[in-house]
Amino acid sequence: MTDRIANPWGERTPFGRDEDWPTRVDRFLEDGVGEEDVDAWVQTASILHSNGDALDIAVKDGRIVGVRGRPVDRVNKGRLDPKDLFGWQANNSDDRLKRPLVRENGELVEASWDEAFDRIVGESKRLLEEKGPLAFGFYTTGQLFLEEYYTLGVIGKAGLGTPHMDGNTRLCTATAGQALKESFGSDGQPGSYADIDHAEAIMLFGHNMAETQAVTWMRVLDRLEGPNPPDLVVVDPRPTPVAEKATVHLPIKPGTNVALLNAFLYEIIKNGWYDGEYVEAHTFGFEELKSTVAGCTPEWAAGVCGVETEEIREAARILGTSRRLLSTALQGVYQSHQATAAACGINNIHLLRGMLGRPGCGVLQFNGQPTAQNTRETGANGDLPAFRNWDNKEHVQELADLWNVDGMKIPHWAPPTHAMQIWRYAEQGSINFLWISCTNPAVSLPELRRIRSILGSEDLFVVVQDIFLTETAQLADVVLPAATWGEKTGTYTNTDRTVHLSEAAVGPPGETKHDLDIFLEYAKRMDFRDRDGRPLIKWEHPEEAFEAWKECTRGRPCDYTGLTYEKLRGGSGIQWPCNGEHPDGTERLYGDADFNTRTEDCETYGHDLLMGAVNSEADHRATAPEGRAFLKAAAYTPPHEEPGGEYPFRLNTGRTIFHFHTRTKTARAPQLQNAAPEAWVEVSPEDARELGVSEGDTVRVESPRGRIEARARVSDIRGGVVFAPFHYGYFDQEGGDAPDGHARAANELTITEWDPVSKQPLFKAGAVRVTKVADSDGSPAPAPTNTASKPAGDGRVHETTRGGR
Ligand SMILES: Nc1nc2c(c(=O)[nH]1)N[C@H]1C(S)=C(S)[C@@H](COP(=O)(O)OP(=O)(O)OC[C@H]3O[C@@H](n4cnc5c(=O)[nH]c(N)nc54)[C@H](O)[C@@H]3O)O[C@H]1N2
Ligand SMILES: Nc1nc2c(c(=O)[nH]1)N[C@H]1C(S)=C(S)[C@@H](COP(=O)(O)OP(=O)(O)OC[C@H]3O[C@@H](n4cnc5c(=O)[nH]c(N)nc54)[C@H](O)[C@@H]3O)O[C@H]1N2
Ligand SMILES: [Mo]
Repeated sequence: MTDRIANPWGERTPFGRDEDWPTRVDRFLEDGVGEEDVDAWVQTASILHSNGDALDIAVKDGRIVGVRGRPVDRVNKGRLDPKDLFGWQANNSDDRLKRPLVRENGELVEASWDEAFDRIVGESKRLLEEKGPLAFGFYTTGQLFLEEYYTLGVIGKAGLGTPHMDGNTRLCTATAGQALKESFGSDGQPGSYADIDHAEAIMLFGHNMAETQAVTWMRVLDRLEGPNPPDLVVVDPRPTPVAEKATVHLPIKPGTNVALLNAFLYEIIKNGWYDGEYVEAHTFGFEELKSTVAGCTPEWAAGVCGVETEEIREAARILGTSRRLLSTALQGVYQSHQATAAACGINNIHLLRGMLGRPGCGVLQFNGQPTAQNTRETGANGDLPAFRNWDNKEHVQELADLWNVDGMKIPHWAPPTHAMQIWRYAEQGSINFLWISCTNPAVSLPELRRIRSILGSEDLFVVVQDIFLTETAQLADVVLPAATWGEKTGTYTNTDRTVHLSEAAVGPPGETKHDLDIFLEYAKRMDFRDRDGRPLIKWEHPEEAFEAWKECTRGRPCDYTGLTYEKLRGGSGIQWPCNGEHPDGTERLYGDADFNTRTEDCETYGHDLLMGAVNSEADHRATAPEGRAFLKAAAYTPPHEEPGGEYPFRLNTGRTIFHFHTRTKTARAPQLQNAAPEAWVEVSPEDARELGVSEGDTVRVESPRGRIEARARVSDIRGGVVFAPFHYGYFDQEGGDAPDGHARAANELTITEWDPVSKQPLFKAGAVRVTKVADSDGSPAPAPTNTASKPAGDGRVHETTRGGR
């Protein structure tokens, strides 16, 4: 069997353009367990990224003992990535939370569910009476199930009536959703993973797909090794495994995406590479776009972005002349400067060239988390469910009718409060109750010192619903122990709109409860009622919640009415919209170039991309887009915090293939933890020389907000840029206490700033300084060697293999 730590992408199964991607079934069973020992295989999909890899869980004696890819599924055709293969072991970890905890004289102590709920409900009722619904904030995730989010959304909007609800999806793919709304009128991915099979060119923009959607990257690798491989354009300041395979790699200065994209658009317009008829018939805003990019020559962009003019020209030629183009974007766009403007710039390329809704022609504004699409769809992120527009009175009334509540109960007098503002209100003391579910903000939000101080405040009652005693849970007033994936049933939707059913394979450990049951119990104890005095929430089980959700989506772009649990069992996942008209789902959106931009239908009236100013209904009506898409233009502006003086380096943060986020799961899977056991910092060879730093030395990285210490990996990253993975909090450090001198979480350094349109924080920005603290003991940095963090040039260090590094 292939060592899937040494070779994360496994063996190649090459295929040619327009052929079917072959199947390859990956599996991993615990030591000593053979397939013949397995009692049952239970259907699910991955919960450790947004790719949606379908798999079966192996159960033996009521325990999870392994996984196997599902060859029938359209997403992965049997393949699994290293986190899929090994990550499930965290479920069986001894240190799972098993009982509720409540704070007693400053300490968290075990309690019964009754006691925990008494505190939560007592505090809720008191605050509701004294201050009203605006005292409540809910901060959720992109990792629960659709049924749970929808329930939480109804509680927040129609039970309490608070606008202060959002997910960590704000940190993740708020920009993806926003750019889809701005360009096409509503959220919803135009493209399909199958576009990889047909593309002549693929652009990966700020997206390390090899490490973050490793199975979809296998599909690209298999195309690259088959006949008629696609050209690859890669834009990333790091030498990622994606960049290594590029036809053109543009390692631009972080923060300059819009300059580069405007040069691409300039070249496409100047050389007449656009589809004039399509632009005329199906888009709005061409003249403004043309004048915005008028001076954006490749020479100009080369100066701003710090890459070669000819390389920009060559990339533009590929994008402008290939007959089937697929583009993907992720955090190098969404968490960087001018996020929404850049993401719309990518949409613009496809609109100009009429390359949407046909095989090989598509945009994938990627998601990151496995169920982030559902956070956005159900309104657990503050939006109104099923892509309704908070500013459209009729949309609000539809929900009021569906839930049988007064329309005035549903907050819609201002845009929903975004996560960064929720934290600000908590800091200022206007929010006094914050319920955090399935996310670990004490490691994942920017400027951690500030976040710890907010969580620790006397005036804020904090509920944390998690499966482990995380850095965040340690600061809570009440901790609720949840059951997780593999222990509960529900559905979720991946990046390319594929809906999967995930079934419970084993029972919930200890006294843990399903997240759905926790929310339902709260609704019951709060006694939320509809207009006729009946309970507001009329479902008790996941399948009933799913049926209720279907009604909410009827006639909306994300129509789920043609799906049932039964239909999702046994075969492949199915892409929405799925309804009477499309009983087998829908591979691509906008093949007919009819966009969701009618004033009555659209999810937003749009924003100004530079300042974020909101358009009114009247503005939108006056434009009369009538189904045409928007070419949204924005000029490049320099990043806010430019390096220089005391802080000469640009900070870049992100991921490695072997870990998921704050590692609560992957640190408990030995193969993954051994592959990347400790934090590191990547520095270019030139910068290392100048700093007097060699491989494995300990360096201190400081920003105006905080500092970390970690060992240096000298890599081929762009000069002037340092990279730190954000995976390493302190729950597994000695003592497990908040950091003093030995912090290693990248978010000690990051800045509290966000994109003006999507409100997504800028995790890939900011200025830092680097100093050497100690010489290496001769060993290399603990960074993987077969990923973007591989050593520079011929730098030789221990190779990453199954046995550890
Ligand atoms: N292994 C693994 N897979 C995951 C996850 C994980 O934690 N681990 N998390 C999942 C989630 S939630 C998400 S959101 C995705 C994220 O997936 P990705 O976005 O692919 O991952 P990141 O490492 O955050 O960032 C991607 C790249 O952006 C580049 N970059 C930084 N600044 C800029 C810039 O200004 N311009 C450009 N063009 N590029 C820039 C970085 O160098 C980095 O290589 O991954 C998902 N999959
Ligand atoms: N510097 C920097 N910071 C970043 C990023 C970056 O690139 N750079 N990326 C950002 C992005 S894109 C993201 S998505 C966030 C991720 O940040 P977080 O969401 O904070 O990270 P996770 O570790 O995934 O946290 C999920 C939590 O949910 C718990 N959990 C898992 N399953 C369940 C369940 O079934 N029920 C419940 N109740 N709990 C469960 C886990 O134990 C864990 O504590 O980080 C963001 N922060
Ligand atoms: Mo994310």
